[in-house]
Amino acid sequence: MAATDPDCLFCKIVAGDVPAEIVRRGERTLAFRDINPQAPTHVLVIPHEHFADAAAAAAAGTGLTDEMVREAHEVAVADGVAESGYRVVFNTGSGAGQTVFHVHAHVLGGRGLQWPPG
Ligand code: D5M
Repeated sequence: MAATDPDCLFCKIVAGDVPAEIVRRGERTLAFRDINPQAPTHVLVIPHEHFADAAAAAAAGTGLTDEMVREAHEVAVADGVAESGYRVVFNTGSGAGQTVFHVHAHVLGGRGLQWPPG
């Protein structure tokens, strides 16, 4: 049985207990629009299963982070931003801006993206 955390906001979105604008449902993942978009396309791809961050999800060794990146690409294709370029970001740790400790890939596109990021 997949791990969940009853206090986790994104586990509640997976369970349908908190509403979200869902754009894709995968076997092990869910993609929904960020509530505070930083670009015309700003979608979060999360696993159903609770892991605190990308490193923890990758350490499980089940290919979940690969699947999240594949799903991120499908989101970019569906939003029409794959050809112009898009960014996939895993904020990891509060010092890097992570505020929700359920691993999520930010998919950003639809505008010019600066490097280095802020
Ligand atoms: O990113 C966490 C992201 O989660 C942040 O960009 C806002 C977003 N967020 C927070 N609550 C919601 C809900 N309810 N729906 C959609 N998006 C949400 P981080 O990398 O942890 O800073």
